[in-house]
Parts: sequence; structure tokens; C-alpha cells
Amino acid sequence: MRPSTAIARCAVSGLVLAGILAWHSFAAAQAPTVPAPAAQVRVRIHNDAFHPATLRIAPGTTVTWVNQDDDVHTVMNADHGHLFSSKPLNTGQSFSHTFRAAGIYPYFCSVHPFMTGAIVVQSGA
Ligand SMILES: [Cu+2]
Repeated sequence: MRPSTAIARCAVSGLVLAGILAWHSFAAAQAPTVPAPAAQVRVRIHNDAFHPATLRIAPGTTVTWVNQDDDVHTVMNADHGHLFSSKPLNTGQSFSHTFRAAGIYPYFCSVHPFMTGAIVVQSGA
């Protein structure tokens, strides 16, 4: 390799590096200083079933179950030491829980144990 070629290559990679550094500082300057509000997702309770039965969310998302049946229903976590558990929900009543840790959270209705659902909490969901 001739010395002039080596110098040229060095100059090109230097330019690329400068470009990457400039882009990073630009991206950092554009990043919002206030975190976006946490997402909220709704699960309908209808016809003795949870809709959707399986819900994928990102950590920090609040899930609100809304009873749209004439029957009384509950929302009870099946494990994790019953991490969340609603009181009996009459028609139109709702229950919310914010999921912070990744994991799979199966739940059921304690009045009708055949009613089951799961919240899947994973980054990027
Ligand atoms: Cu029920």
C-alpha cells in the first residue's frame, strides 16, 4: 500500500467516525426529556370470557378490565402470589393493574374459574 493510499483511507474512516459521532449527539439532543406517558390497554369481559384472552404488553403498561356482562366477575392472578386481584365487578365496573416486570401472568375469574386469560409482559411488545 502506498503511503498516499493509507493517508486517504485514514481520512475517509475519520470522516465516517466524525459523522457517526455527530449523528449520536444529534439523536441525543432530539431525545425527549420527559418520558412518554405509560400505555393503557383495555380487556373487555363479555359473554363469560376475557377479550383478548391473551394480551401482550410492554413493561409499565396499565391494563384495565371492564365488565360488560350482566354477571358479576373478578380478575384474579393465578400465581405470583396473587399479585393482582379485583373485588367482584358488577356491570360497568372496572379494575386496573400496572405491570412493571416482564413475565407471564395467568389470571381467571374466581366466580367462573373456566374464564381464564393471560397478560404477557415483554420488552418491545
Ligand atoms: Cu366470571
